[in-house]
Amino acid sequence: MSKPLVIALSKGRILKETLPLLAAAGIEPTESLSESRKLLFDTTLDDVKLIVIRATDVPTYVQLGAADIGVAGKDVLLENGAKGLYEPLDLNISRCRLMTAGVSGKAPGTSRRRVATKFVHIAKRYYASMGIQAEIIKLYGAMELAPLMDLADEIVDIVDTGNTLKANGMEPRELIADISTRLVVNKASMTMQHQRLKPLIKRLAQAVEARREGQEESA
Ligand code: PRT
Ligand code: MG
Repeated sequence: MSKPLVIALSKGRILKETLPLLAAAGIEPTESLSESRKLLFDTTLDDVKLIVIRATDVPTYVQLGAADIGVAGKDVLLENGAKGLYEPLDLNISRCRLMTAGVSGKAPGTSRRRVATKFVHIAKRYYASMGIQAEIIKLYGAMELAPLMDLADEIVDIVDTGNTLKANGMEPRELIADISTRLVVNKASMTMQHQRLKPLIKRLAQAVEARREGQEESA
């Protein structure tokens, strides 16, 4: 048998929304992902395997060809640079916004801005494009705390409902990008495995469309 196709999934909140789309496209893990400590899973299709990894590692696996396909947030792809990847499909799940935010009612000063974020590349590009001098401070989590503790004047973070910002006395400021989860494909795989990938991407696109129609009906 030929080498199996490997799909790299982001663990965490994206995973829960990805699995129903994969199932609708005919790909289901043969055992429960959440109840297992395994990281590599067989599926109902003999020639498709799943790996479940940190979201930030997904572009790396796909770029280097250790996975043929990946599922990752656009935020992760923008931060990574996503060189050597095709992005053929917007899965339209885990939608959110990448924004700047600061302490409510406290306008940013005119001097060099201190910005705390885990998205350092995105933040550097954004402030440079706006012509704002910024000192980027890398954090790994709880960005909302940084302005409260006067570690930073502003943060760059993901906003969905805005409740997390509000609960910490902060408000959203500028929109950097609308974010959703994307399907990415290794460039060599897209050429070499085209016969297998094309129908799979098509079934996923149909699953995305069916989900969208279902949401419109229930709205
Ligand atoms: O845990 P780990 O460090 O591995 O990664 P992670 O925490 O980034 O992963 P996870 O499971 O949270 O999933 C992150 C991915 O989901 C992101 O890459 C986005 O593409 C997508 N996503 C969608 C979100 C949100 N919505 C979201 N609301 N990721 C994070 N949040 C967090 C945000 O960081 C903030 O703390 O939720 C908070 C804001 O939510 P609201 O509703 O209070 O505004
Ligand atoms: Mg998390």
